Amino acid sequence: MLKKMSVLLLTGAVAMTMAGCGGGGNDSATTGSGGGSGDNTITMGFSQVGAESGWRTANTKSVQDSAKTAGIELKFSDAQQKQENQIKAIRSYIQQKVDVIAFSPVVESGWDTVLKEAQNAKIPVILTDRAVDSKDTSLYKTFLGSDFVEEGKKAGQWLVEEYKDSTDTVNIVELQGTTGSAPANDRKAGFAEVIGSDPKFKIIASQTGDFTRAKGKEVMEAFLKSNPDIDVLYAHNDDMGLGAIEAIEGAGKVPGKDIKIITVDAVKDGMQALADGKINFIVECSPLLGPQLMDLAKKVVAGEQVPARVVTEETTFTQEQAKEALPTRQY
Ligand code: GYE
Repeated sequence: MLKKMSVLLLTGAVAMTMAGCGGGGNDSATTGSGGGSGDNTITMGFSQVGAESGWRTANTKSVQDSAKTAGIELKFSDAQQKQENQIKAIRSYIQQKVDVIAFSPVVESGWDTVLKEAQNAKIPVILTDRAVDSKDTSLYKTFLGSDFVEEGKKAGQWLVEEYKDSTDTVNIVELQGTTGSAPANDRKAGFAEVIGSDPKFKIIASQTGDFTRAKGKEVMEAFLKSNPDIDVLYAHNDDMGLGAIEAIEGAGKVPGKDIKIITVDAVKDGMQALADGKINFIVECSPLLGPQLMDLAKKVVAGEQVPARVVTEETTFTQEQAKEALPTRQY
């Protein structure tokens, strides 16, 4: 589709230049530039992970809204947290000859074959939100998203500071994100690295809660049953933390006090629980990747160089900071 378009554009440009030569001056060039049948629209095929969390809902909205604003035609599909669905969607985008494919890989491994197919079809691929572990980095143009290891470290640093005056053992339970996903792997690793510097910190249980509220609640209930002495919960996202809060209250304990809670994302519901004192600290992970994604897509389709890695800027929130930020929080 785009090849035809560039030919059209080229013809247009020649026509414009000729008009300019004929004495029309700069004016004719500007008038001419918007012309054409409108067939120069970029088509993006986007494969989303699913709708597992508040973060994901905000991310989907950001992508859809920004595509509209950027004038990019978006073909969107929801993989319901299944890699096989994402592979199917990508293959269908290749068949449809979209101009660019963007996707948020549910897990890190197992993408080489389908990415090679896109490369052979000369369709550029942009990774957004989550990374793949492919050795061949020529299989995608860029990766736009957060530094999840850094997020895990920020969570660990808060904990180290919080317990700096204590010599007692700190019993931690961890709710991991989707098994095999980049944010689950990296948030675990960053956190473990920081708390590993002091043997008083002990992770006594660590299990996946699939990034969902329901699973977060279920797994926390099991943790509470088998571990009477939990000091801290580290949840890889707000939703699992919110589910766990229900489990903690159900067990007659006070979240934020009897059990301190650290989460990642900073979506509105999480921020509300933080402001209410039920969560103690949140590491922000921004889902508003849409505008940057559309920008990168335009550049990539135009054959321009883009940086191999674009990292999202993020902060952290204490309970006081959450109260201040809540009224203007976008997601
Ligand atoms: O933290 C979680 C979501 O990949 C950064 O996925 C994203 C994570 C986010 O389900 O809430």
